[in-house]
Amino acid sequence: MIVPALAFAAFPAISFGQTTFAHWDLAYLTHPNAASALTLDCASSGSVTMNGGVNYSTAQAGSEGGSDGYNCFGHWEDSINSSKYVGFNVTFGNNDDVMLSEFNFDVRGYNTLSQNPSKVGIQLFKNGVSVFTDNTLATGLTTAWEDVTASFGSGSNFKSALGSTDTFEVRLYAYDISGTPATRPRIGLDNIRINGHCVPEPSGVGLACLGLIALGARRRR
Ligand SMILES: [Ca+2]
Repeated sequence: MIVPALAFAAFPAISFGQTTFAHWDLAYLTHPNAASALTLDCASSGSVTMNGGVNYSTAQAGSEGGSDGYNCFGHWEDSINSSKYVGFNVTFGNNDDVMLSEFNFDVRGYNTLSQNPSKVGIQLFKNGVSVFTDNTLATGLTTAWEDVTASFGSGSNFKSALGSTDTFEVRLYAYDISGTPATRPRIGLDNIRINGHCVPEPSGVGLACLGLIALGARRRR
């Protein structure tokens, strides 16, 4: 156990870049919770949940076609209804030491803007407890894609420590519908990402250092 401690002490200035813990690349006519839509890094599992009557669109008509494509999510209301959301869940196991930093996604309005939501907000839950809210992440949606990021703060609310299993859920709400709502007010979503920093296990750093030493030894020969 001494080697990893020395390894950290010898390289105190190492900073680890941002990791995408979960990336949902949604696809036309594919359920958002399909395994093919999700890529994980540092996290042990992830899932999409739809609550309060919100569902994804399989309709041929409308704006969600194209190559690869994305999903539309519908059945929104004029005001935020806290039980009506799309939830993006990611779980970190006992061996993951991570800090969430941001939630990033692509969003667009549906093709009939006047009868569909114009605003999007999110709420982050850690193990079922709300720790972050931003109700006006996107306002004035158009049919053009918008790349939206919510930056979290710092502190234990956004951390999953070694020895702790934690599930984070980002609940996304769409709302603010002008005029008579369409039958199924909807928005388009794609490339949903939960990002942050992942600290490698001490043993992993030790092995990496041994690898560098071995590489150096080879080069000296
Ligand atoms: Ca896609």
